[in-house]
Amino acid sequence: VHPDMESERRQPSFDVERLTNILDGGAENTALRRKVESVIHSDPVFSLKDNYFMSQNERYEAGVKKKFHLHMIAQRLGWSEHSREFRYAFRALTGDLALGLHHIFLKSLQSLGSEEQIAKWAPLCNEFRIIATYAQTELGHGTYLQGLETEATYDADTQEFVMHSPTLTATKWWPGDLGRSATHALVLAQLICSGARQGMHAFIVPIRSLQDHTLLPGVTAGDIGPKMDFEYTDNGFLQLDHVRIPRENMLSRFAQVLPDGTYIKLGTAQSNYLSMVVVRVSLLLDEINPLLEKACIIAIRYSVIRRQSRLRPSDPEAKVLDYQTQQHKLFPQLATAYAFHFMGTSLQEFFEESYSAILDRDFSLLPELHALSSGLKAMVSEFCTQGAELCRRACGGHGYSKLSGLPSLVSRVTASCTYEGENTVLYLQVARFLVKSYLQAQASPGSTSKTSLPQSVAYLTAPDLAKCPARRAADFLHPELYTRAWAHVAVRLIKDSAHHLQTRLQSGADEHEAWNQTTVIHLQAAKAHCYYITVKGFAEALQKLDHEPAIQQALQRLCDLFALHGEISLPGPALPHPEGCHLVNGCFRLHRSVFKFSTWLLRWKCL
Ligand code: FAD
Ligand code: HXD
Repeated sequence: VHPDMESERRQPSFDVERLTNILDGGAENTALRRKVESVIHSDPVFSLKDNYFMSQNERYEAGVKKKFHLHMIAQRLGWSEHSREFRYAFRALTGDLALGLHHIFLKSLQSLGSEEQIAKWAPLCNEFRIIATYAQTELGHGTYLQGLETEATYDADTQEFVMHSPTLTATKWWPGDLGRSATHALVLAQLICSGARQGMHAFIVPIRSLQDHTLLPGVTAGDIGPKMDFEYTDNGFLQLDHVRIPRENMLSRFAQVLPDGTYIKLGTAQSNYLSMVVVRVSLLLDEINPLLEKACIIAIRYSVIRRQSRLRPSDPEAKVLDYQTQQHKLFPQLATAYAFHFMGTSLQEFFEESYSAILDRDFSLLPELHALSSGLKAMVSEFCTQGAELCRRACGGHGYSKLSGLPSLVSRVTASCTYEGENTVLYLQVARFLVKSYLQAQASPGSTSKTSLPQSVAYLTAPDLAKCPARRAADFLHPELYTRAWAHVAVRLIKDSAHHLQTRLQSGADEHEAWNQTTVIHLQAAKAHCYYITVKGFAEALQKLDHEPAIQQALQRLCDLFALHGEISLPGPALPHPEGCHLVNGCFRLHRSVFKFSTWLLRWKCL
């Protein structure tokens, strides 16, 4: 170990192993993770040595090889598909594996398929007797799913669906594993039965022969070509020319087509979007935040061993981490990665609570789960992308070399702002949920409204949020206070956005035009809401660490930094603020950093 690294690690203020156990969810998980990591890192097939010297084709072939090698190891060691071991292996490999969409297919099958369909297809998937993908996006439409053009027309005479791409823009475009690997695609298409259009449904369509892997009749497919990253995945295109599939291949947990063509709806209009909710929650924890975590580790370690310039002319060259500006770049990113870790854990708990009810067709929690998973996916991917790029730049010239690992972390995390729902679009869906909740709270003020509002927006009815109880700058270093401050910011923005919308409506704009004219402020409201949820999640996780006071204290510094560093600009003139309330010198070094109190704090009424 480098002596500078060693000196930084000497005498930590807390037990590092115990913090590791907390992050892993228990000492036994830490032990398991390390065991899995040693299996992965000691295996030459998983070596990253040549990674950045390979062509796109070589990366893809290496990605497939690693995938099957991992599968064989898993079989030998008894790791099941949903096991922790698998998650740890995926993480240790930085996800540099092909056939990721195969698992997204499986998750979609498990959320949209009937029990019989799951029993039929899941084993085929698990044993890789088929390779599957999730084909939703088309050349013409990604966001607007009602605009998808691929058709699934039911033919009652043969009890088959006729899958067809009627236009060039109906070509499926982007699905991972589709270009070269997949034998089956879960195709999202407009269902037409008995002459009526019933909206988007999911169909399992065989596309390549299981004997010789050639494309089946009526199928045109291939690779979409070079991309910013994801070279190990064959993102592809697909056109279907009147391809026939049996009636049983429509996933039917939430809707069925009877043999005579009668359509039976068992869910809501949104039920077929459930698989996206499931995938968003899992990617947030297993794919997106880990990319920022890794970028932080690389950049902070580098800043400890990199010496450049002198703090004083007589001193030896300083570690770049000793420069305040370097801390100002890196520590907020570290705080963000921790914040998302703890928020992710509470999102996972809410997900588990609501998902089984939704599968049993109780949809009462679906709107809230949709809003939370959309907003938090947008926030996590946006912050992780900005944060990873900051980490990259904090490593100077070496950060531009692919060998630092940072360029590929950045280009990979950037994709998460687009896939599984483009971020702006996701935030705007959260905004609709917020406006609806706000109007609901207004319509029934008093004690009952609080209980009927979904729990994540119950704060819309909290009393006296506008009064800031802080008297001194140091008062801001209390989770209760800044959680309240964020609630205030969010409520104020939500209220503003709802009022802007209503003003437009009252002045005669139609509802769609009024919505579009106010979306910039709706976006701000949604962002503030997500920030509040994250701060609250982090602060609540800290409360549970009373038995570990040293760790609790260290993490609270990160929580303080995350909460007080956040920047959301509020509309309207700044309110007067007392001396000293806008800047606090925190002690954090990880203890020396400057808290940047953002504009919103200046505008919070301090008594
Ligand atoms: P658009 O919707 O055209 O977005 C373009 C711009 O328009 C954005 O700025 C957006 O904010 C704006 N915009 C669009 N609609 C609105 C609106 N209503 N209000 C305000 N602004 C709006 N798809 C699959 O089906 N399967 C896959 O496996 C898959 N993998 C992918 C992997 C990667 C690496 C990437 C990058 C994409 C993948 N996709 C996949 C596609 C992805 O899901 C879509 O790209 C995504 O949903 C965005 O849709 P779009 O590309 O049509 O963007
Ligand atoms: C890891 C895969 C298992 C990482 C990225 C996968 C991209 C997912 C895209 C997808 O689920 C569908 C979509 O519509 O964007």
